[in-house]
Amino acid sequence: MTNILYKNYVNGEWKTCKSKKSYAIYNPANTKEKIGSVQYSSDLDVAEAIEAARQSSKTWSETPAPQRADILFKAHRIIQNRFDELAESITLEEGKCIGDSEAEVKRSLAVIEFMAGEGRRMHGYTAPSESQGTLDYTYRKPLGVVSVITPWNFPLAIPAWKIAPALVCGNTVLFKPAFSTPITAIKLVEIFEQAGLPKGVLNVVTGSSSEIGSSFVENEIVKGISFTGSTEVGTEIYNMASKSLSKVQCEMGGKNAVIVMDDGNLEKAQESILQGAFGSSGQRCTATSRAIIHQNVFDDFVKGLVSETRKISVGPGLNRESDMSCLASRQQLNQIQEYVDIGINEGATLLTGGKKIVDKGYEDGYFFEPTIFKDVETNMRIAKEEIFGPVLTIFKCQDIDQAIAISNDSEFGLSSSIYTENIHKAFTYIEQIETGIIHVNSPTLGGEVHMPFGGIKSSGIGNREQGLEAIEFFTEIVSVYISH
Ligand code: UN1
Repeated sequence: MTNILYKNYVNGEWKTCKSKKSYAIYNPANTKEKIGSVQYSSDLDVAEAIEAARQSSKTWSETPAPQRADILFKAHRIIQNRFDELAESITLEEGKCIGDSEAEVKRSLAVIEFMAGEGRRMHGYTAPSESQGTLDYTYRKPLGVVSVITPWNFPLAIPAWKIAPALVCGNTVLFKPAFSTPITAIKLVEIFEQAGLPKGVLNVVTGSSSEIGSSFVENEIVKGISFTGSTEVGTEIYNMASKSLSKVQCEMGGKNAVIVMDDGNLEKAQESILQGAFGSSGQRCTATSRAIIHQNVFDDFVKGLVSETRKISVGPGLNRESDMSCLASRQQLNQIQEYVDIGINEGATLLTGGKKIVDKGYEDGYFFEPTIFKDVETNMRIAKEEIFGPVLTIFKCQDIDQAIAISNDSEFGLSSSIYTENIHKAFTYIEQIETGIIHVNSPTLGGEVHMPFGGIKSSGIGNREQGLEAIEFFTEIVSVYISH
């Protein structure tokens, strides 16, 4: 049990919230273990943070970008020094396997390094002018005060990939971490403080989204909002923000499919689907939740998938022997169980899994069996809705056209993958598939930090995250005409 109370950080001070209320965070692999407590803040605390961010905005925006980047480089070094502690912190509050947490810390390092490099680029361009003796050029200005609202499944990496570009571009930040995994996020803020970030430039306020969420959005001082989470909440944020004409970037749900053609490398395809469906217990927006298999290889391929799935060792994330860990919360557990029941009632065939694990040693954690359904029709809810757990739905296809049609029959458009050795099929797929991230012969998961990340349709709105698109989002580009 730990009784550490993680406070808000506002205007350079660790502060107790006005209501003095707090709530406890428990380890999802063992809910008897308390990880710490965080504050249950109110709008008054957010208002104070907005004021701090507003006041520090001018000085920070006037600080040369390479100097702002120096702070990111320092934060990078501190994260390297605190690597193991941060990885463990992610596993303790979110539940994922320690190897996945380490990968998350590495990804956070990579994104901070990339964004720090932008402090010496952040390019605009020059252009010829229609008038004599005139120079046309563009340059980038920060938006001002921005809000960063992050989900529970990547407590470090998603905050890092939103906050790092926001800061290097000269914005000041209001940060609302997820209600259920705020501790690692608060550690990231602490790291930026240690790295020498001036007061007021980054402010974190914890609490419940339904109570304080709208204060991060509906305020004319807030000029940009970067959100990751459900399509439902993202749509609400987009609507709210339109009233104050703030820039919005929402990264939302997915229902990602892997297509396996009969000419594909079936071994690699199997590995990719298992990793995509069950890695991080399927709790990532790039998880593989649909597999579309060519009829010529269908029976053997599905048999192989099921037998490998039964070998997955489910156990606590801190145990390096575990292949898959728990779900992140009771709410997640209930949601996944509900979708399994819906699938069965809709007439899909449950091939394996489908239940909470109640064996000895698991009873106090949210452990769920890796689950596979076949005989899934595209109009079923389990085929359409984002389940966000270790549940894979399997479809049969006759050819590439039908495979693409099934994959595109979704309101979502985040990530997708195909396994084929045929170049024509691969390019047909690239041209026709409706997702923002496209893989050929690699899993639907993840992304590299220097590449744009995000989706189309109900998966995303606004500029992509990461890569140079992040700089695009966190700046206004202005056009200058100088006649001399
Ligand atoms: C990944 O799957 O590696 O919330 C990144 C999410 C996404 C980020 C996923 N926005 O799961």
